Amino acid sequence: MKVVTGVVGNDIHVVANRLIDLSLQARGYEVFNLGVNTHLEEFFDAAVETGADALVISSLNGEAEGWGREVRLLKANYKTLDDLVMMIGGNLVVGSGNTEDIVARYKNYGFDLVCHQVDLNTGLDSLAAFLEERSQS
Ligand code: B12
Repeated sequence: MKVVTGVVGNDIHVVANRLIDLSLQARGYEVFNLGVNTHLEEFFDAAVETGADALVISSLNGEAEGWGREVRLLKANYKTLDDLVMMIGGNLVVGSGNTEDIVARYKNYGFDLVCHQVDLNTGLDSLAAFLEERSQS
């Protein structure tokens, strides 16, 4: 399975990104890491170029809240990405908020898996379960 990962927006927090890259590799995924300060179009372009199965996006400074609103609109420009699994995690708001509301908001933006302040291994377990379930349907 191929995964494109990176940190969305003008967000320089790199530590989680490195851990995600290593953890995905340890789980057997082929990883294309775009690093920090990555814009949505760059994620989608990379998904097309690599034929990725999933996008695993991080936001640590919370600005994904702004970028997230453009996901459906931008993704609609890419005809081959209908089956791309969209996952996001980290700190998904600036400040604090109710997790249920945050998850619902990001699902509405078009994400399949939303991990607000969820630890990495739990999040990656849910990605594996989601991909497994989908391959059987
Ligand atoms: C180190 C740090 C910095 C360093 C970053 C150095 C670097 N190049 O990485 C410096 C000092 C530069 C910095 C700058 C800023 N920071 Co800072 N920073 C931190 C700090 C202390 C630690 C982050 C870290 O590396 N943690 C270690 C990693 C391993 O943990 P993690 O990032 O939480 O990631 C874990 C999980 O979130 C999860 N995860 C992450 N992504 C994903 C994705 C998926 C899919 C899944 C499943 C899980 C997952 O997995 C990781 C491992 O479990 C945090 C506070 C904290 N204690 O967390 C603030 C923090 C992230 N920073 C914050 C802020 C606001 C900023 C600044 C905007 C401050 C400023 N006013 O300038 C700037 C950002 C500028 C920018 N353009 O982005 C806030 C964000 C607040 C918010 N979202 O509301 C925090 C939370 C501090 C705070 N409490 O206010 N920061």
